[in-house]
Amino acid sequence: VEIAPGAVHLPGWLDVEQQRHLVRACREWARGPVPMRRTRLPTGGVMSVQSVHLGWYWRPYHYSRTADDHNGARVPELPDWLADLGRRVLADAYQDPDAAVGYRPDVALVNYYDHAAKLGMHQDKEERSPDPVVSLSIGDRCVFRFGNTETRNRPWTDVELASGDAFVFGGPCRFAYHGVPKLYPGSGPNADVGLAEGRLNLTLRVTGLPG
Ligand code: MD3
Ligand code: FE
Repeated sequence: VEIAPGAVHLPGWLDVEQQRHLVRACREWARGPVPMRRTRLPTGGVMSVQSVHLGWYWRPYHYSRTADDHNGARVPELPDWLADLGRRVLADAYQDPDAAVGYRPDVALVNYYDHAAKLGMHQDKEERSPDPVVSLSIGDRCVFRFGNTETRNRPWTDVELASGDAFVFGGPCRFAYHGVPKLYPGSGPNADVGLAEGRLNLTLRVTGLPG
């Protein structure tokens, strides 16, 4: 389902077994070497979303290999099986196996939303590559707000993201504003997928950074 040029929603792309596998993996990554935590913002605040990163460590305006604003540890490698999963999503979204061949994501950002967490409207501009972002959602449903490239304000389109949904953001929408204004607590198949509460979102990206 194409929401906007380059933005493709694949509802229910992950089966329950794949979702369980991802939840187990996220639980392991959340233990460390850089524990799942709330990112500190340059303004002095903290994000309500909790995150853990693979491949590169993200903080606002900056990618590094180590958690230089936290415990200094190096983030784990992005596993090949996760990059493969991203390529399969891309091939399905664009209905073109070739679209995925050269796609080499080098970072995964895992976001955990408890019942009160939100993500304000923002652009993802730390990546120097225009390659698509692949997003995977597990757990409670949320409202995903997909805006425009000019301003953080209207016009936008609200889409519900549910457990198992995949989304690809490429082409003209790669640098569009977007956010998660609302979660529906208790709305997902959380017990089935091994998640006590809340929502997990994984995004795969290409940083375009060397080595
Ligand atoms: C559209 N995550 O991690 S995923 C983020 O559900 C982020 O956790 C949200 O926004 C979440 O930065 C939304 C969908 C998403 C991710 C990256 C995008 C949409 C995007 C980058 C460009 C355009
Ligand atoms: Fe984002």
